[in-house]
Amino acid sequence: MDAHELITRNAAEVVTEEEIEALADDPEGKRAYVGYEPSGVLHIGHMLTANKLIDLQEAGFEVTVLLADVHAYLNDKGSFEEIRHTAERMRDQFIAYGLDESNTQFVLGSDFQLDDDYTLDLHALELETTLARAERAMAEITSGDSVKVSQAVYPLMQALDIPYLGVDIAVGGMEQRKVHMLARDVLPSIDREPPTSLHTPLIADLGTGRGKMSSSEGVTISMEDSREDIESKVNDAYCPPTADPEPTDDGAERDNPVLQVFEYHVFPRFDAVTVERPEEYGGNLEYDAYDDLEADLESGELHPADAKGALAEYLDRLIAPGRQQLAE
Ligand code: IYR
Repeated sequence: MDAHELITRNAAEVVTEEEIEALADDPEGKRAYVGYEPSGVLHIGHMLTANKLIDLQEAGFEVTVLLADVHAYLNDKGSFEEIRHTAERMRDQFIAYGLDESNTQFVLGSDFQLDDDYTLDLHALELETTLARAERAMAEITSGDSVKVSQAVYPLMQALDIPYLGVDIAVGGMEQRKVHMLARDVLPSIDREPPTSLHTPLIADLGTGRGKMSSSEGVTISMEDSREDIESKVNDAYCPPTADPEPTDDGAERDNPVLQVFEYHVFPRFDAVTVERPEEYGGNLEYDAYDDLEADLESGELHPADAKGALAEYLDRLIAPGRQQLAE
């Protein structure tokens, strides 16, 4: 796979295509980053952007992981002390998950976001941005009825992180796109380049195929899950024999989360996937590309129950090193 394919595979969106192409032409020494609010434990949402960081590392990029302690604080995630402690645990879990330690730089937000220059630039951005715009940028990151001033500061800081970290690409899930668009608009006002960004797709809730899988609601997979937890969650997952299920009766869009997890989590990390089946049901199936697995599920050659069995097995392999690390 060439650098451009590695960088863009499984991305929902890149902004802009031309900028990504220029980076793919000469990736050595370029830097990409993702920021994460430190939270209890690594879950499948973190793992999706981490997969993209691993792709970028393979393409020759260097990687920064921002453990966004100040952002978590602004988003009401606990005391500063608690958040810092969580950040340290998360770092170890990312390494256990498979980020290449030798070229991953971990940075705490508070290492640079409290400096004088950063603060003054932040105030300059505050002057350039309406409250309504900041609020819109945050709509998919926070929920809550009353918007606090902290939530207006949050996206401006996220925008400012990009030049302060000196990165060439900002990576995030699709829920981060409005913040990155805000960054493209406002950073030039303080003489900074509009940043290039890359967004990973949102995966539907495992249990229902609706909405997006989230750590706070519905069914998700985390590094704390035992093999039995994974098996039971995957077993109960929504998995119709199609990649494109009908909307629900009340009109809500649905996806097939089992296929999505194969596509975005399993195939990027394993060269081939074996679905084990007893001889009487046709014996094992081998896939070296996601599309073939999807086609077999749609044709009926692969039964959802067998697909789920394989998914639980591969998810367990991805999670086991982090689980072990958490137990230490
Ligand atoms: N908004 C992210 C956290 C975050 C991301 C980046 I990229 C930053 O520069 C700072 C914070 C979240 O929702 O987790």
